[in-house]
Amino acid sequence: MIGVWSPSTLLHDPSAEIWIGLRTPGTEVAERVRRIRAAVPATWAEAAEAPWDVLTSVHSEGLLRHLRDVYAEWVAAGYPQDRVVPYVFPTAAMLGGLPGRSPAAVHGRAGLYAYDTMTLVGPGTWEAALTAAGAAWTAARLVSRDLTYALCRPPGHHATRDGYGGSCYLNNAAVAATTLRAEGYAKVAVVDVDAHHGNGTQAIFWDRDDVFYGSVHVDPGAGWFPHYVGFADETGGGTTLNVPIAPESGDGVWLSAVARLCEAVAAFGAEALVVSLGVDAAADDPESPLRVTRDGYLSTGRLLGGLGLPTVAVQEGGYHLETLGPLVAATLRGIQPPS
Ligand code: SP5
Ligand code: ZN
Repeated sequence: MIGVWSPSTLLHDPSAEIWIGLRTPGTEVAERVRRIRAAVPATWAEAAEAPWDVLTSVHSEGLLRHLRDVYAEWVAAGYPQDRVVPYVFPTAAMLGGLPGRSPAAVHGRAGLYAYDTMTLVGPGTWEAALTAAGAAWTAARLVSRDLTYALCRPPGHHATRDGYGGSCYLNNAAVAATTLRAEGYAKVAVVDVDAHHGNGTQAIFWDRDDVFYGSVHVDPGAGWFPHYVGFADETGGGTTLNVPIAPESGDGVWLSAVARLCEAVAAFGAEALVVSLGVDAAADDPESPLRVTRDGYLSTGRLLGGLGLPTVAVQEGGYHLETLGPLVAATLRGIQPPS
């Protein structure tokens, strides 16, 4: 199996995230990449940079330029914090229908595309996000009949066309799916097994009939991130399927949900598959209350591999450093048993 990554991923290493007003230790840290690379038996290839027109087919120019430029502007303005931390957000409630503007002050502009306070922009954030999108693009161009793994970091599935949050800046899975479409696969499915709902990917493909989005995740209605999105009644134009599951669910409930998603992918008639591969539904993971085991991840991979589709697996979350690598390796082994 080919694994695609880039050392530039290590340039983004959030030391902290602001959560309910607390400065808490960063969870989406660079060490994750070292752990995954140590555990996944792949032939590693270096990511190429994704072309700008691929990025703009997924994101607005405004978001891309903001992520590219805001850290240097923040530093030049001389704020004491070493990361771009937003404090005011131009929500629909604030604007009341008035047109959005780009604030003159960098500290005002900091909230223009951010939708939470956890996802800070620091030195190397843009370079790493760009290389993560590049890994997804490269992997999607390499995939032929079987499986390619994109070790994307920072992760991507919470990033919308116009916004970043949930530790995500650019939507790597959406880049992979868009690239597979451009490579000639007429129908592409994204199956998201990260513990959280991929609100960004869902939004990007919401009204598309050529890209299916299906997700199993901890029920946002039970109090979990992303709180506002990921409910079962969100079906888009008919090619969106959400299977929220209760906190504390283990392998049984989880695998039934994955099987349901796989049936929907087959019924949709997908010709290629993108797996948003987060492993934060694991019992040990600090960021979700689900209890999936390593065997559960192996079985998850077998169900996905059973679809028999060219597959790009894109790394999303997974934060328990001691088990993260083996869980990713087990899932990939399930998708494509070593021959
Ligand atoms: C890609 C991905 O898995 N993003 C997950 C974002 C969810 N984060 C929710 C954070 C909730 C509070 N966590 C407290 C951590 C303290 N550092
Ligand atoms: Zn997650």
